[in-house]
Amino acid sequence: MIKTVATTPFEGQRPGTSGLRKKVPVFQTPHYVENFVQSVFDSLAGFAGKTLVLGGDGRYFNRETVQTVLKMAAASGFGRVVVGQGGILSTPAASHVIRKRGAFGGLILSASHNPGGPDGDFGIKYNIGNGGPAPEAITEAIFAHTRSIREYRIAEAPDCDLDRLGETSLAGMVVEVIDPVADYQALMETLFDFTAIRALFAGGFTMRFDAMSAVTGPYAHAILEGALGAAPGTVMNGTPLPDFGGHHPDPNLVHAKHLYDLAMSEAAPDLCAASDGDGDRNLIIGRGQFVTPSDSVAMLAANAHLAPGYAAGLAGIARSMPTSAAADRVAQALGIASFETPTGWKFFGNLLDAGLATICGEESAGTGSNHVREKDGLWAVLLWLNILAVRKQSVAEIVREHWARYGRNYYSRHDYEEVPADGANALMQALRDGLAALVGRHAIVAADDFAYHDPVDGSLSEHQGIRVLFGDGARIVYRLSGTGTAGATLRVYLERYEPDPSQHAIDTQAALAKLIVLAEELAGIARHTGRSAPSVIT
Ligand code: G16
Repeated sequence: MIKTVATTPFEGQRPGTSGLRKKVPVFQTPHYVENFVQSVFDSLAGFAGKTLVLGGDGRYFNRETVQTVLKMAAASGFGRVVVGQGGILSTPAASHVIRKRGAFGGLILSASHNPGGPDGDFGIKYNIGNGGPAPEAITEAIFAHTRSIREYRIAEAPDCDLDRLGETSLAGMVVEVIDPVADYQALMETLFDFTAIRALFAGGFTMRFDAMSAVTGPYAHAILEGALGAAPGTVMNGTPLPDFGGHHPDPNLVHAKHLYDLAMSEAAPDLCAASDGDGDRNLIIGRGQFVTPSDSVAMLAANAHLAPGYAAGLAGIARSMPTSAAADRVAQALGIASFETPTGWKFFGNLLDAGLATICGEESAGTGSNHVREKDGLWAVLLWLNILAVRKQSVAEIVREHWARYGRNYYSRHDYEEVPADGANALMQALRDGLAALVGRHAIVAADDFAYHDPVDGSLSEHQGIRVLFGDGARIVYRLSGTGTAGATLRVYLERYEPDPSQHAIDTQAALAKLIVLAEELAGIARHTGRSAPSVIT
């Protein structure tokens, strides 16, 4: 029944910012998935007879990989695998199911906001029993196993029926197919005032939510149009497709430009929102008012007490280092702690588990709280809706009042995607080598290579991005992305603080113009990458 298959290691199976992400044809190489999954199991101990949660964002190769993982989990001794119907589970829903079931851990099949389809991207991520992405100690152990693997074990059994709810047996292991939405929806109902949001919609509030033909479609249909009574048609692109309809499921101003254009038009609804491939990112645009992800974290934190789940207040707010300091100002005003972590949701896990932080967020369109251990796109949309329902103001009014009270952190990220890796690495190294010499020039007061000491487990994570800090609170941050699958992606993060409300209506790129010029001058971006302009500006 259980077959042992001889194999040899593959190069490059090191999990990145969020799991292993590669092109689909790479994952389709014989033994590639099996090697990685076996390496995950070999890095873990004590799961015999326990539960594994399994699901993905429905992208191309999802179903095949679910079948492979099921057979390998059975061969490795798991007692039960809880899998979303059709192999579907959004990332935050998977995190919740892991926690609710007290599962040993989970495997999430997704390359998040990266494109899907036969030539697109695929990914596998292991989450631990707290529901969050595996910390670096585990991902490094997985990587070590991928380099020495000699064999894997797999049950010889027919494929499971992923579409029929209920339990079946696979080589002695229980396979339980669950409704991917039900548990998640029930959790949302405990956090938010659904009655108030229902009344908001009943009163004529209009909204468009773009699920981008990705995983949030079924969740958004059930919660927004179903439980909350939003008008039919509120949810766009609500059917998950293996290639996301040929679109790039990244809810940013480039790939969701149609939503931005709608929000800025005469016909704008009160709220436009979107989520990404696996449902953990969010985009928020009010009528005529885009909310940057960094601002959204700050505004959600400042108003979270208006939702029942957060009425008791927040323990602390955590943001990733490149995320703007807007959230820090809210924490200061609330008299609670703020934390600055490296990029990667996994770094929030310890803070949330230890009760040090309640709300976390990132500039990369991720916001979440202690309700799960992943960022959560629909959660952010629902918290905005709850706030709008209570404050009875528009998004634009809430944004303007927030800036008037706390000041505005002008913020933008310039991405240079898929540049030659050698040039990108040389750029980062040159910056690193020149850090000390930067201080004192151009009003730079500090420059470093960010390192994080986890206050809970004491672990140290180094080389998490170059920070150039100016006396007036402005910053330039340089980092290489850890989620790309081709070449390197240079991210340049720009931020300037403006306390004066009479200066809060400047175009963001204009407000940051001097920093943009300086970012090129300090790093020699064109020289190192061959690019004279970013490919994406958010
Ligand atoms: C992942 C991580 C996030 C991170 C983002 C971008 O998000 O979970 O913490 O901010 O990647 O990372 P990078 O700048 O290294 O590309 P997702 O939505 O892709 O899972």
